[in-house]
Amino acid sequence: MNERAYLCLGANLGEPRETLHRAAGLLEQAGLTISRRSAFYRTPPWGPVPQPDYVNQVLEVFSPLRPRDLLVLALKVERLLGRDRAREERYGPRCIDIDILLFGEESVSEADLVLPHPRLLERAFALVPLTEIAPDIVVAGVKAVAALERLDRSGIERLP
Ligand code: PH2
Ligand code: MG
Ligand code: MG
Repeated sequence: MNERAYLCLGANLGEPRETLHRAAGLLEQAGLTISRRSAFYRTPPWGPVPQPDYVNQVLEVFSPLRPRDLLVLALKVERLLGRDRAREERYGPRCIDIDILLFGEESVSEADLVLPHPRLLERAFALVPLTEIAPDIVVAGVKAVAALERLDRSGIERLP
């Protein structure tokens, strides 16, 4: 049974929109069905590292893969698109990032995989595209639109 999941794609090096588009294609080739895709958003960098703006997008997918295998796929697609995790800093710039935000109603708590994504409710760059395609979504008991109202969303711009 395919499970509905939400993925946040982000990039701020190279050609972000082109890379996000290619990432979606590679995820489909690997067997995911993309049922909704948000617009691309230009978003100010979140976190301690000064760096260029990001382009972010959220995909709603139906996944035949379990969360662990979906993570393995996300990391593989990142590598195929040129990401080298050995040569980057935490929260620093990157040519592609694919994060699992939600996987059905499931909670996972493992060293390298926590679901729902543990910082989702603090991140307008993920909640803006997520609520565009899933306005009623609830994250850990909190309505995503309500969480977003409390966050600073200045500088987030929907791209044409
Ligand atoms: N990803 C990060 C760090 N900061 N900021 C924005 N706006 N968008 C991101 O995707 C992002 C970030 C590390 O994964
Ligand atoms: Mg990531
Ligand atoms: Mg990330």
